[in-house]
Amino acid sequence: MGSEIGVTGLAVMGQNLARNIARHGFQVAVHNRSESRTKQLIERYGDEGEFTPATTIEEFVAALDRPRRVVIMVKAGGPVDAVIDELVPLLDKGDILIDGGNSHFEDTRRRESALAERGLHFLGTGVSGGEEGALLGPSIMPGGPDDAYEPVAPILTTIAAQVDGTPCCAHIGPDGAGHYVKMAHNGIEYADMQLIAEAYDLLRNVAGYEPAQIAETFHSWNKGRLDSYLIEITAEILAHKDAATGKPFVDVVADAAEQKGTGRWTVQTALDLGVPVSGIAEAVFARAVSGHGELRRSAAGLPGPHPSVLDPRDAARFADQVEQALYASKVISYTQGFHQIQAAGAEFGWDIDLGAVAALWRGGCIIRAAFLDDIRAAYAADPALPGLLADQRFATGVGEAQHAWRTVVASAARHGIAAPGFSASLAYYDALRAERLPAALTQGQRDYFGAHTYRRTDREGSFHTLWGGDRSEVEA
Ligand code: NBP
Repeated sequence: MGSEIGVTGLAVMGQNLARNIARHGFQVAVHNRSESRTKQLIERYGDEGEFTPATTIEEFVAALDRPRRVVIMVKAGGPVDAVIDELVPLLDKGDILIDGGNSHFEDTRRRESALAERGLHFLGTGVSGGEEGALLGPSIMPGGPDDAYEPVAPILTTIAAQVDGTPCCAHIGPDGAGHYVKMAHNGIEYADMQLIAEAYDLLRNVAGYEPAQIAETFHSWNKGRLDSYLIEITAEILAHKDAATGKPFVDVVADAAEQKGTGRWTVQTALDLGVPVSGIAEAVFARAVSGHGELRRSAAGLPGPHPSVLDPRDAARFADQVEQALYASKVISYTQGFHQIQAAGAEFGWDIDLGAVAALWRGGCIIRAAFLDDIRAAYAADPALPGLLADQRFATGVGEAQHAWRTVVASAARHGIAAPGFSASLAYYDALRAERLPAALTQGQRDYFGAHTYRRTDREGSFHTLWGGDRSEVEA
């Protein structure tokens, strides 16, 4: 008997995923381009389950039962194509390739269709949860044909995180759907992280709290509606002291955030779809701003308000308002992220179950949060929900938070603290609920300089005003 599944690419993610598979009693063949990683895995963890180490890709493929199930866990981009090119001549019709990396969904669509022509199945599979998730149970988002998912479903659903007895793994849809949803997950993750960072900044520089006190504040928020992995780890990070200096850890880390690209992809593809993901975009831009050291230094002397912090009683009230602003802004980020997935589903013909997406993000992944249960329930009640704010629970929660949210955004401006995530989310909320938007004036301008025409509120049709002539209106 051979191995039921193989993993090639044994860096952080592949190694932990292979261990997770083996720990659940599946026989797993393991391979890596550089043999040292394979050896290390077997030396350190070989007793955790039934591994078959392979030195060459040929040995690796020969070790697998048919249909062969191969997880590719290498760096996204060219390396995935390189591994596919090596594997394809060794595979037979019906074999299944599972790309578990953060591949761009367009690459996944291309690979899926090219491999399908050769009778091979390809599952573009988002895996979230980092090192720990890969080992203990990630959130898994497979995309591809049904008949490719079915033979791997028993393994994937077993190794995934489990919440309330439900695996955090569900077939998302065809071709690029899984990687698209993983990308949107990462976009939402960027927004979540940015909003938390803004909350920290405001508590520190408006409320005047020290990191340890902010850690306590986050810790208490984690017992309420903001209960989530990211709030939990934020409390731990803020409580941590640097061993070398004794200072709060957050004060010794360089304030330039890096990124690997999935947040940027989310925004780029949202622009293509015309979906407003302003909260996610601001999060990506905030990281970009932080990294422009020279530009920041050149602006360091520009005037701002006189620094001041609130007195302790007002500070406590402000902290509560920040919690409300964080909740409301978070709802907006998810509203935008789910809108993007819904629009992509319509564009690419994916028919994605948004409630199922929310359910599989409840465990294993970086954005896991109690709040995802409410999103799951909202889409279960109405799968065609136009947006989260159309759900009564979210409408009420955000509505009740709106005064505090406005106070926080106004305080940020008054104190000269950048809060682009909170501000953009509030602007989105106000734009959605506005009875009339100034877009009417924009249409007028477009018609004036470009004869782009406009529609009227009182009758059907397209119209143009003769701006350069007698300013009469003509039907276009
Ligand atoms: P990396 O993204 O750092 O990739 C390293 C792996 O790719 C090594 O096994 C390396 O082999 C292999 N590789 C490269 Br580079 N070029 C190759 C080639 N031409 N042919 C064959 N193998 C090649 O690993 P990772 O951090 O484990 O991430 C794997 C995937 O999972 C990525 O797509 C990543 O974005 C995604 N992901 C990562 C995380 C995380 O927390 N790290 C979370 C979620 C998703 P070598 O050992 O011979 O150099």
